[in-house]
Order: sequence, then structure tokens, then C-alpha cells
Amino acid sequence: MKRVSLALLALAAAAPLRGQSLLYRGPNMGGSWVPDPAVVQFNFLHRFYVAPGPSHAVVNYPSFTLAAGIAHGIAFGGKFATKSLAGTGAGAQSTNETEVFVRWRALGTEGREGFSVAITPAYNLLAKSVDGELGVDWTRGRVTLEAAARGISRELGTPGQKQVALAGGFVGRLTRYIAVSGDLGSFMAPVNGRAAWSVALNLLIPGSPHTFSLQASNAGSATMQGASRGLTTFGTGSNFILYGFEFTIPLHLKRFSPWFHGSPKPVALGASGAAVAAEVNMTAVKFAGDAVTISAGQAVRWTNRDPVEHTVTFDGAAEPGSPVIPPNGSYVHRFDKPGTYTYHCTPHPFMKGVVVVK
Ligand SMILES: [Cu+2]
Repeated sequence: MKRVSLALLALAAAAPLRGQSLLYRGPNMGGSWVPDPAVVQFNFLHRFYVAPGPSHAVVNYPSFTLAAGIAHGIAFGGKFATKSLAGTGAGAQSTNETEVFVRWRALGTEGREGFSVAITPAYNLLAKSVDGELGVDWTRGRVTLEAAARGISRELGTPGQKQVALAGGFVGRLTRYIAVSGDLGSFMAPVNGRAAWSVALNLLIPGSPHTFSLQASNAGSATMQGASRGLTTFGTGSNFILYGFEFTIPLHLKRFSPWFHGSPKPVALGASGAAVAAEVNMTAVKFAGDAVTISAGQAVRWTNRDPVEHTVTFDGAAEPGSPVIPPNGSYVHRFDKPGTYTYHCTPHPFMKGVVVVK
């Protein structure tokens, strides 16, 4: 049994962890990450500066990313930041920065061993600048190294300066759930800024597709321009450090299909033809009727009434568990030996139940 769980663990560690972008890129790096087809990714990056006393005023630097995966490693999206450098022309009074982009991952897959390459053309509406990034990642085991070259046709906050920026970073995964990362990037001919840097502690929230990072940086936005330039102080000469966090939320569009297509078709999994002696509904992310009693040789049927997937997974692998049970799916399992079988749902470990077999 132990060998099986070790093999499963190795498989899980080797498989690309979809949407776990913060375990594969530093805070100021785009990396080669592209959402899967029919997945919309929403990333919320919030940084803030705390002014020295006595005011300790907090100045906020939020950046939002919304990106949708299409197919063939292509995604399109936008970033919106509210506290960037002021723009040019009609945008001269505004610090609201919008960048629209397309990313094509030409080679590799996020989290897979070896090289991945992504090409990201973009347009920065505030700077009226045509921007682009070539990103290369190299992953081996727990380590990912990243490099990026960025071209900018009009630098924000300057009279239309052309720029080239280079950036590099690393991610070290300490466990499946925890990684540390850092990066450094700069325009080759900085006008008013300095190099942008960041360091972060990145976490995968267990049992969820979400990643979260706690970070420090001197960059005020997550756009190509913002990530290439460190902000200078408000004339105090002291170090300008922003602290913050990022939260990544993949939205799987197929999960919303019941809104448009009614209930999905019923799917029956597990032992067919067994005598079902007890029914357990999975509803509101709970096993309703969490304790059932049957006789040896009888079966239990679990039916998923939720719009999300569940599993029936026996603690200590006392019995083989179910595959993923889709919404409106059911799973039948026959128990041949008397005993007390506790189980849970793998995606929602707080969902628990028990089958008592007499
Ligand atoms: Cu569940």
C-alpha cells in the first residue's frame, strides 16, 4: 500500500500542476504560463507602500490580470493597474494603466521539465506603446529559472522613449505547496527609474487550484513596463519597498455550464448490478446522511447533487475509492467485509462520511 501511495505521490509531483502559476514564476515575471482552453484566469495583485511616520499613510498599488486560454497554447488578456506612472498626451493626468496582450507558448508546458518559451505581444494604452516580451523558463525538479527580454516603443513617464528591458528570476519549490522566488529586471537605459526587484513566498492552497503569494517589491504594476522599472522614493532618499500579496483564481468555464445548459447527463460509476442498500447524496459540499449502515455484500450509492466534482476516497485506502464523480454522477461500491469504513472527498477533505458494514 505504501508503495502505491509513494507512486501516486511521485506521479502527482511529476504531473504539470495546472494554473499554479505562482509556483512557477516570480512576482514580476510573466513566465510561460498560459491558462488552459476554456479557463479564465483572474489574478489579483495588491501591493502597498506605508509612508514613514507620523502619518503612516498607506498608498495602494493594485494590478488585476484577466486572461482567457483559447487553444494551442494561446491566451489573450489584459492587465489593469491603478497607480502607475502618469501617461502621455490625453493620459497625462492619469495613472490608470491598461495593457492588453496575447501570449503564445511556443514550446513546453508550465511545470514540465526542460525549456518553455513564450512570446507575448502587447499594447499599453496609457503609454500608447507597442510592447512585447520573449520569456524563457527552464525547469528541473524543484527549480525553475526564468529569463525575459522586453521591447517597449514608448516608456511610461518619458517623452516617448524606446526601451529594451532584460529580466531574470528563479523559483525554488520547497514542497508541493510552498515555493520561494525572486527576480530582477531593468530597462537597459533607465530614464527615471531603477531596476525592479521582487522576492516572494508562494503557496498552493491545498485541495484548491488557487495559489497565493506574500511578496516585497519596488515595482508598482504588473505590466511589462511596470515590471521593468523600480519606483524611486517620494524624494526622501530612503528605500522604496512595496509589500503585498497575489491571489490566482482559475475559473473553469465548464463549471458554469449548468447555468446555460440545465443539468448535466447522469453518469453511473462503480459496481453495476450490486444491491444498493443505502443512498448518500453529496450536496452543499457535504455527504448528506454521513453515516450509513449496511450488511456485508450490500452496496452504497453516492450521488453528486453539487455543481462541482467530488470523490469518495476511503481513509487509509481501506477500499478502492471512486474516480472523480462529476455533477449529476453517481458511484456504487459494494462492501464484502464487515467493518467501519471512514471516507472523505479528495478535493474537499473536510467532507467526511462513514459506512458501517455489519
Ligand atoms: Cu468534494
